[in-house]
Amino acid sequence: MSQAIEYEKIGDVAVLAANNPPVNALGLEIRKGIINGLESAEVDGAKAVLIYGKGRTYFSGADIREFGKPPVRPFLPDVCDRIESSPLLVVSALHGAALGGGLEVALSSHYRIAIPTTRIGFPEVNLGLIPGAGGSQRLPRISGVSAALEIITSGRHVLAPEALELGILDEVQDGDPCEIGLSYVQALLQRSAPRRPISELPSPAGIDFDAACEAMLKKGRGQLSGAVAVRAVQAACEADSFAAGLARERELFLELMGTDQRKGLIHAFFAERAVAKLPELKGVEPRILHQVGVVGGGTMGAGIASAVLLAGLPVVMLEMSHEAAYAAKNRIASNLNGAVKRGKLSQSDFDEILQDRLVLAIDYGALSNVDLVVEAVFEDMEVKKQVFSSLDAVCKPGAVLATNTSYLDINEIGATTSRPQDVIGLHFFSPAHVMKLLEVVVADETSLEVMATGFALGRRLGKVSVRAGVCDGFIGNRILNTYRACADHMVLDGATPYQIDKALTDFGFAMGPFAVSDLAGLDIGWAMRKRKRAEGLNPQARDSTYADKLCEAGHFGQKTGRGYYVYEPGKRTGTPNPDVMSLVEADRDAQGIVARSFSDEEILRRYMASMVNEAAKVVGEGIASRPLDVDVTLLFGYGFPRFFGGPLKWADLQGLPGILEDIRKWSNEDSFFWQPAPLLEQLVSEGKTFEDLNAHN
Ligand code: T1G
Repeated sequence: MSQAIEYEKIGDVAVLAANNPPVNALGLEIRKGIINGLESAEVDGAKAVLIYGKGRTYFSGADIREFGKPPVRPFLPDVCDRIESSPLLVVSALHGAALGGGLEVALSSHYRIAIPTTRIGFPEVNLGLIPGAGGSQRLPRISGVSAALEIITSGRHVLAPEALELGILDEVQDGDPCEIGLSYVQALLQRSAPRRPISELPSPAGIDFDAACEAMLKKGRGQLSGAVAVRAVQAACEADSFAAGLARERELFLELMGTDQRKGLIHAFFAERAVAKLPELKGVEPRILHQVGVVGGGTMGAGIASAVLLAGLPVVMLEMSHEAAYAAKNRIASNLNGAVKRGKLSQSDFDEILQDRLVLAIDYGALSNVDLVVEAVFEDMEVKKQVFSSLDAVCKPGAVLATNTSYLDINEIGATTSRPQDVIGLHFFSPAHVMKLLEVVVADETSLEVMATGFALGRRLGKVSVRAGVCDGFIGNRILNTYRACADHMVLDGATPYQIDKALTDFGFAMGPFAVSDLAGLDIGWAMRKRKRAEGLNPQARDSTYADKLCEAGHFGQKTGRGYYVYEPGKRTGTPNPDVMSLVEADRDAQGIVARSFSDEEILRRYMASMVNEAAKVVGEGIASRPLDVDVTLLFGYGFPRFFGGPLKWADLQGLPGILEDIRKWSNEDSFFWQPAPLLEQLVSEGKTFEDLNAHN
């Protein structure tokens, strides 16, 4: 069996090569291998030790899969102390992503060299943690408190040139990590370079840590890790010794390790990767994608075209007229301009895209050679059917015919073509070139190859793709409609939109549901309510008119300057609209409702229970493959606070029996809205969790 750390003595240098694909995570065998390697080097009479990673990267951190399990010695802090205290000169040669514990191992070495494409960083805060092996004590000593705080609390990746400037790296040189490492060690030995234990450097000067902690708590909207990281860095400045600082770091680290936020964030990390791994796609080859067509150049169509163009694929944009086609091109240019301003696109690439990679067309024939086409025309079934019959007539055999519809029945759309097996839903979220979520909606006839092609396009566009089944709203919007209705019911019964919004921002959402409606446009909800009423509302379903009255007065939210909130020109946050509550009171009167008060706690329980209950139905009906697919959808498309891991991870952490008990209690007041999801009842009766279902798939 190959060793996790391979040992070889080359001249005076003992080389420790990590061989633990895919990311050289610092699991138990690696940790033991480093210590054994150091002992061998010291026995073998080596003068120096070189540590580097084989494969794609230097150590990319502790093995996250070990978290939550009983820790096994040697612990990483002990490995780092052993490296730093070695009597030999220890050098690390970095490449790929030297992150978390990986960077801590590098900082315990006496010198660090890296190739130019190397990224370093402390992403622990994104896992609900802080560096737990001396990173919060060593980094401030070499790069200063402010730079260290920014790197540790942001979790961002720092590129090699910046890391060199900050003193984190000593050398940046192109080449093979082992080779540049060996030549660097030789150079150090020739000039009798001394060992340089960072722990022996003086404590850095402090800052106002209380203010920094307060600011981090506010910025994290309730996430703890950033604020706790401030306290760990504070220990680097104020503890009596390096050892005391390490002890304080360890104490804070272990406290965070025990939190639900750590469980939620690590669930999110693995779910984001698992969501694209579907058993039915195993061994299924996606079709080749060389050119994409987009039908409809409005906000969504232009956004989708922008995303495809930014991913390096050519696009044929079909509109109904030259004017509409040019208007679409201008929208795309504006989107790409944003990418240039954000430094994501060079000006020359911008020019090349608009001159060569984007082709405008007003005739369907221009789509005859595309490998995949996405329609993003008006959300009307008859219009979609016309588009698909035209596509069916002109697109080459094997072309994937995709619709961006957010709720229409894709089975019905596919049935209008001769090739329903090539029809799929690709539900982008606005702005389509920015939002990461993509719902890949699989109709009854959609072939596995076409589904795999939808996921391949998502990967190419840098999206987080989730498989969804066909229903009204697929996964995200269906669940949104339910918890949004719950909020409306609470307003009718006595709460205010503003109290509900605050309860949800206190919970961790960036915005509450009513502020979100103002942002998206109140006319969207209005159209949906009118559609559902036209389709025939269930007589048991509660309805409300106060929002309609707001729309009838032309108030659609931010885009008209007034909705639930009033927006000063150019401002994105508003103040409560004084006209709203009179509309609510009129609605209550008309329905004979006597308003009652709601506590913030009850608002949150009801709102979250409605979300969990609908999500359980979505999983139970197979619209979502697993609970993790719902979690990823709500995290990446609906602003669910990531430190809870998603609504179903949150439900597991709260305890499913309590949630079901609430739902059963509230079903006495409204048996239609609060129908317990069969899957939720089943899990509770079996004493299981949603996580148990994730593990099974
Ligand atoms: N532990 C275990 N598995 C990991 C892992 C890790 N640290 N990092 C990645 N994987 C798995 C991942 O689940 C996937 O598995 C495969 O490797 C490829 O990953 C004490 C406490 C390094 C930038 O947070 O950011 O150190 O799906 O698809 O896009 O202070 O992985 O193939 O089965 O993401 O090329 C700190 C997390 C840990 C880094 C590469 N380190 N990883 O991205 O590949 S905490 C991190 C990443 C810590 C110490 C603290 C990325 C990457 P599978 P991938 P990628």
